[in-house]
Amino acid sequence: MIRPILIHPDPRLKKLCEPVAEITDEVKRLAADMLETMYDAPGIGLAAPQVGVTKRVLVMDCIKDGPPEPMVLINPQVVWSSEDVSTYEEGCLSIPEQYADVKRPAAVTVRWMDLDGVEQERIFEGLWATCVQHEIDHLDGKLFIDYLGPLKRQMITRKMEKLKRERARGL
Ligand code: K1U
Ligand code: ZN
Repeated sequence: MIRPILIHPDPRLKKLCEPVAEITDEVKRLAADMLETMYDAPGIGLAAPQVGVTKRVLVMDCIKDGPPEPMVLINPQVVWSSEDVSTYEEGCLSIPEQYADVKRPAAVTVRWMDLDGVEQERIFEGLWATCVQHEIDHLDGKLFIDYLGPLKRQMITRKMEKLKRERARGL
């Protein structure tokens, strides 16, 4: 089922999400719905708070050409970050049509639990590294615009407030 994506500003996007204690059918349904919602958007990642669920679950697939590689990460943790950084022009499905350069570690090692409850660890590089850090930030209530200066952030927030007013009026 495709779930509606929350648009910034929304208090649910600013919350620290709760760890998942157990892989229940509800968590499996959430992950399946998040993947469907991400592919439909379309996007390369999605975090549970973006669909209004404050749990530490994220999905991603950064393969642009070739067979899809859907990933579900539960309780993800960055356990190592590279010293070298890379800059990528990021977007966000909760901040539509706004893009800005964000500097982040170029590679990260992430540990998480998969849908079978098995612990996994992997080094992410390139777009995967950018995306996984962007999504983990969502789980901590942080948006990519929080890396920008206050003026740019305020300008984007005002545009999103206007977009939400227009959508509410059915425009
Ligand atoms: O978390 C999100 O809001 C999803 C976001 C992830 C992301 C994008 C860019 C850098 C870091 C993280 C998106 O997927 S925005 C849409 C997007 O990037 C895209 C859409 C269609 C094709 C390719 C990319
Ligand atoms: Zn985002």
